[in-house]
Amino acid sequence: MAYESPDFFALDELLTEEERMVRDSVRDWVEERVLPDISDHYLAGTFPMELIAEMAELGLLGAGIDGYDCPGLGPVAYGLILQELERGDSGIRSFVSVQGSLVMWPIHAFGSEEQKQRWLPAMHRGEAIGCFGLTEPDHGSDPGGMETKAKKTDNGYVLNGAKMWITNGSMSDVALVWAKLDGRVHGFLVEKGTPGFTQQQMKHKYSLRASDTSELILQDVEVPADAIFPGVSGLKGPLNCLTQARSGIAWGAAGAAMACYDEARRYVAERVQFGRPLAGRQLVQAKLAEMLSEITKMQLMNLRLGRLKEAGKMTPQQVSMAKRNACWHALQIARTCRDMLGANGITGEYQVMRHMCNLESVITYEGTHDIHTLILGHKITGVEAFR
Ligand code: TGC
Ligand code: FAD
Repeated sequence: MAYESPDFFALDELLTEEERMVRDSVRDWVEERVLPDISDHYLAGTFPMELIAEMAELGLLGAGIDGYDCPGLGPVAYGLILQELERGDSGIRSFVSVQGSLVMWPIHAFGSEEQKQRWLPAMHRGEAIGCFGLTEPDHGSDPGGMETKAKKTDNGYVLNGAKMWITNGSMSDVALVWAKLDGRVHGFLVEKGTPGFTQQQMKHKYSLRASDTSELILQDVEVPADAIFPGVSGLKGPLNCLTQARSGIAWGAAGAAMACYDEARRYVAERVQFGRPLAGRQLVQAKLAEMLSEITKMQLMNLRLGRLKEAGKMTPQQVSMAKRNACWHALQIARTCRDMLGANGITGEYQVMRHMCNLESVITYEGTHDIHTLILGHKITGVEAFR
């Protein structure tokens, strides 16, 4: 039985022809190029580097950026790309999210013309890879407390500090490092090989194994005066980038949930216990009904979020709700599907356990479940409960 993408509310009809075409081409590519090898990469703890050029060829890197050789796709088409990529693996979607939403987007929004010319076309072609360094060993949910510092010198700036859990970190040609200059947060582009700059992969992960997660260490790193973003200062710089990326994660998590649901649906149709297929059991049907309902709600929320973004009306709090909801339910769905596959569910022959483990990271990064709860709580009550 081939993959049947759940679309219970016929949302396909609400997509444009271009959006459907983009989605279908990524779906086919994931089927042919990601799914056959991803389990081996996951077990080996390697990112499939061989896919970068193919993703670039498909136009997936910085697909939402307008100009600088990028295609300028709308938010729904971009979201559908991420949905399909995460149906393959969260690590593949993470790679594309970081490259497009967390590095290319801020260069486009806050960078100088020289920075845009230098990086955007090369990053779109996959010839340069970027990473986003916000989190530090002692400052995750509270990035405003960051200790990485920049100091003005005669020739530029000198950076000191450490960033942790950085996706694409060791493979990156350029790191967007957020650091405090005179107490205020600024973005700096730090190139691979700059003396004092170390990019070190983190090992022993049980989640997002097919993804490069690294530590960035900055010891008296001298960068030129034109390495700083001229267009933004303050925490709103990185938080604006996160609004972009979090909306994509809502789509991605839905894709992982769709993969798990479809695998479990097919499995119970064929798995016979007590003389007939599991699909005919009420308890199994209840699980399928519950999961399909949650997937449909995610899809509806994502599509509406995309249309609001298109119209310039999307708010960060709407993004928080969509990210929080999709990650939470995708994780519950992955756990349920793992159970429905019995012992087979723990093997690399099936996808559910890999998605389940990945989603433990997806629910944590880009703002944990509880941070998004507090963002919504703040919006609802007007009272901030972080501090
Ligand atoms: P707060 O005082 O609320 O805000 C500071 C300034 O930022 C503005 N702002 C936002 N702007 C745009 N989008 C948002 N979502 C924004 N949220 C706040 C705000 O208006 C203010 O502007 P201004 O002009 O007044 O200065 O800041 P706070 O220190 O109280 O923190 C708020 C909080 C906790 C919500 C925030 O720090 C937060 O979101 N924490 C979570 C950290 C996080 O998400 N880290 C993610 C790291 S990157 C990552 O995980 C990548 S994984 C990628 C992958 O592999 O796919
Ligand atoms: P903490 O902030 O220490 O939180 C621990 C727990 O405390 C959580 O449950 C949290 O919800 C809770 N908590 C925190 N504050 C409060 C509060 N005020 N009230 C109640 N509960 C609270 N970061 C980057 O900058 N770039 C990347 O590319 C990147 N990629 C990542 C990839 C992976 C695989 C992972 C796992 C993480 C990545 N991160 C990245 C880091 C990620 O954004 C952080 O892990 C996340 O923001 C949470 O920070 P923390 O891990 O320090 O947890």
